[in-house]
Amino acid sequence: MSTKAKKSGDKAGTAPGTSGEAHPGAGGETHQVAGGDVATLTTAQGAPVADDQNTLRYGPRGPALMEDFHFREKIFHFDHERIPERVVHARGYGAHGYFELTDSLQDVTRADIFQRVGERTPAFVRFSTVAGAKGSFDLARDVRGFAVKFYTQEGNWDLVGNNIPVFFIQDAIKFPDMVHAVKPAPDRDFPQAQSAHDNFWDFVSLTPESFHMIMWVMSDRAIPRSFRFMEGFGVHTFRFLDARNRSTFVKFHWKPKMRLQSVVWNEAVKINGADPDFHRRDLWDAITSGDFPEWELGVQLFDDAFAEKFAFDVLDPTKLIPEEEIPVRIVGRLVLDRVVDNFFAETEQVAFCTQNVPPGIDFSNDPLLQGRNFSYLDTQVKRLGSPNFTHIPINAPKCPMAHFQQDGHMAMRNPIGRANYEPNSWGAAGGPREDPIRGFRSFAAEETGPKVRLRPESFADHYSQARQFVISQTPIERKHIGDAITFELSKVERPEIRARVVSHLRHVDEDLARTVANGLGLKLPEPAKAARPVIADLPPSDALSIVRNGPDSFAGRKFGILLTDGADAALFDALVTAAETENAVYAIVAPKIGGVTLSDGRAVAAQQKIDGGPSVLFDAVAVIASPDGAALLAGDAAARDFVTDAFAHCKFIGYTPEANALFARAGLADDLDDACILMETADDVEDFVASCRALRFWDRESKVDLDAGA
Ligand code: HDE
Repeated sequence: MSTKAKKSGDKAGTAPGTSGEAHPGAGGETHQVAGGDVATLTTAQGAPVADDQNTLRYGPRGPALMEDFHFREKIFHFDHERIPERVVHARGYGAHGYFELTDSLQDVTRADIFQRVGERTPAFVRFSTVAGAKGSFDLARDVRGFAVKFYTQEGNWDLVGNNIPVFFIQDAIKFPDMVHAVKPAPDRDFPQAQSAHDNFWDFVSLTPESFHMIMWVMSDRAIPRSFRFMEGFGVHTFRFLDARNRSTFVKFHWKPKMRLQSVVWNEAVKINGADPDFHRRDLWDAITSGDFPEWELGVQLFDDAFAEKFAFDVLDPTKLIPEEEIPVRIVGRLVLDRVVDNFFAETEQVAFCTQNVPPGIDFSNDPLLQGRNFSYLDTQVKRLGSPNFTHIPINAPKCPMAHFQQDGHMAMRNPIGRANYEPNSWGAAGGPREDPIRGFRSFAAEETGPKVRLRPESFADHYSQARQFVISQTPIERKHIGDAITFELSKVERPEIRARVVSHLRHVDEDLARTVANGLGLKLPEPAKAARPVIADLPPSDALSIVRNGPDSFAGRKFGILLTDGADAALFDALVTAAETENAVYAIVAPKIGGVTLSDGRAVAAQQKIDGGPSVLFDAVAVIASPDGAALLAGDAAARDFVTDAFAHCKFIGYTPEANALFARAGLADDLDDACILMETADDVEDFVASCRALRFWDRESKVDLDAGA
């Protein structure tokens, strides 16, 4: 099987790091021994173990003995295996890779990572959802974390971003409230990993600054198809500092090479049941099969003069700067080419801190960023249990480091020699010294003003960019936003909260407000009191739409091929070849996991039995069935769901004529449309694969959704 169209789960082109050897990232011991010999089991103290099946006791039926140090140590260690999960972003998945500079930023920053074109810097990335617990499902409607640790030659730089360029709140002091509101209610501890409940909507409806972010979270951005197909954003305005400490403002962007793609809500709900690990499995499969996910790093650079004239405050994290106003300059690429050796050691223990910046990168006064700079260090000590968390391999810098910090729990790097302070007069033996030239210097900003607790007036416009986001969407994306808000509010028990939300929507977009009110069966409420008049003429921005930034090929996407015994071998081969040419992957779904026998007598193994491989796991589906096979499928509820779901989710469906029997029993016979492509020849198969590049046939949605006519 080539590294191109692969059956999912294949390990062709195994990436470095998957072969079982221990990597520096994991910092672990390998359980394999050179030469294939089996290692002797030992205690943690190294004593060889003779019997790991039975505790030590008096006689075969007698009481256990305290002196059984092997049992005691084993159970003790097991009892202490868990560390606190992250208070937010608990559910996440990480991978290793590198950042390669493609355009030098020497003109604006002295940061070492941005100097030499072609140079690669090791990186570790962790993607996450925000609200759910560590074991929650991947397709929650939620923001995705996009946190990158760059191991630069001048220290670790952590760019701890999200897949949405703005945030719910403007001031860090509101973060605990916001997170409490979205997390399960404290009395009942549900709902898990969802925002569709009273507490969340109560909070946001009383916090109008959240409405720009709400539009993003209610859009399909919050149900991405894959980590590989989503953007990332640093959100805040940062500063670049050049060699003379001159400042340029910067916002960071990640643009996926595979372009953008999301799923639809009904699909997300079903994916969560069919494969709660959908996103992590996707990342694992892509990397281990050699299809390395890649993003471009882009920067929006601007100066004080732009900040002055921009319609909003560049320190306000609920606002973005449209790409049409400040273009995104692409300066490098991030490639993820190695999965972790050990999830706990790497993904769970990685500690991102927004305050980890190398010389040449500095903070702005964004009040959210300032608060984060406090929070992240604090949270790592709580989670990892020691100020020595930087000694854990995944967190340790990969550049030389020398300081006088010492001792503490689990100190793994300990100073050698007599001097543990400075200044000292021990000369060269006295340890490291400051370097005023290479060292980190903050931007010498002039600050004045009274000590106050006051939100600046320049942060007071809460709706204009929310509106700009909505009017930048294609009609189908706008529909999905309306559907999502209606769905979420339909789960809110208190009608006054529903009405309060709609009162804000009236400032965002009257059509949207009407659609939601209609969908809820609610009388349109008066508009909420707005602190500032809405700027209604901000131009639409194409960069904000997913559909307008979709791919032009099916590369990296996945076909689900439903096969039966006796299926046409030539059509099957043609489909596999076309998928390979497209750089797509596929999985075979069959009535039995043992697979099928094709029309030419060849046996083909299946990756999924029909019940375990519903069509929600695929981007497009094909049904290649014999007459008998089709009759069998027609009588199977899971097979009928396979096609009705693919149809309802606007997917492209390729089928051989026999499959008509299945469509008929599934109630689709009269509905088949231009995106249901009959495959009788190899050319038809190619047409089907080419059509799939559009990803979805949105025109169909009006036929399958009651709300479409609302
Ligand atoms: Fe976080 N956030 N956050 N956050 N955040 C954490 O740090 C916090 C915010 C983000 O994969 C915590 O290590 C405060 C914005 C990501 O390990 C904690 C505020 C953005 C991750 C924390 C914010 C983020 C976190 C929890 C408001 C996008 C996961 C565990 C001032 C730009 C990193 C941890 C990973 C994690 C605090 C707001 C992104 C508690 C106080 C805005 C991607 O420190």
